[in-house]
Amino acid sequence: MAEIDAQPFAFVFKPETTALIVIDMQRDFAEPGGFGASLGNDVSRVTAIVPTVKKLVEGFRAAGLPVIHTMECHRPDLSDLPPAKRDRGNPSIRIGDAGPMGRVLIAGEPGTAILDELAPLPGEIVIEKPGKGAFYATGLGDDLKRIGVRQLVFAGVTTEVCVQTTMREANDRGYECLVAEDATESYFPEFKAAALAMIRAQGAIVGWTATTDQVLEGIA
Ligand code: C5J
Repeated sequence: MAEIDAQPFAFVFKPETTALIVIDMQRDFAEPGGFGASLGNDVSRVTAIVPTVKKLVEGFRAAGLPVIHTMECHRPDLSDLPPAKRDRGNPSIRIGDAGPMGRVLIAGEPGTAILDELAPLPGEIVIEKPGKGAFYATGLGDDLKRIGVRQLVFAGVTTEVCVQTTMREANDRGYECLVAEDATESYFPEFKAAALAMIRAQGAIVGWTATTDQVLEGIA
């Protein structure tokens, strides 16, 4: 067993059953003209964490541990997009509409791609997900069983939406979950702080939090 110095107490894990899951580090959430910006958000908060996420990804790769990537996106015919999701938030451009980076949040479009700096390597698992949680309507659960993962470290965006939703889904499925505090971000700093506090409250009711450096020390 190995250990990460974490909150609210040490995260004990087996390196051979641990993976990093990087949530939705896509151009649509990080660049002007994308989905995040269409909802009126300041996307510079997302681009600011890219070097830290990259450090974490490279640390997992160097340790020989799996890196899994997710992308929030929909089929070109929108058959997996509930009208309630398309209409929500009164964005300036809606999911599926043509924007400056192609059709917003549609699989295969330039804006939907993972940021170049964080591009998956050949052989890494990439989950395309229509929901906020990465288990809903995807093969993530089967993939994790197949590669024998039981503990998940989370990075990516946004903390209180897709990261927290996926972490809660994973927690309910019996995975032990830790979120890297400085490798996740929200458009709203107060929501990020609240999400991290909720996750580790009540004796790690949903999971643990630690800094990227603490995670990297633990897996080295
Ligand atoms: C959002 C996400 N915020 N990846 N998606 O709509 O958190």
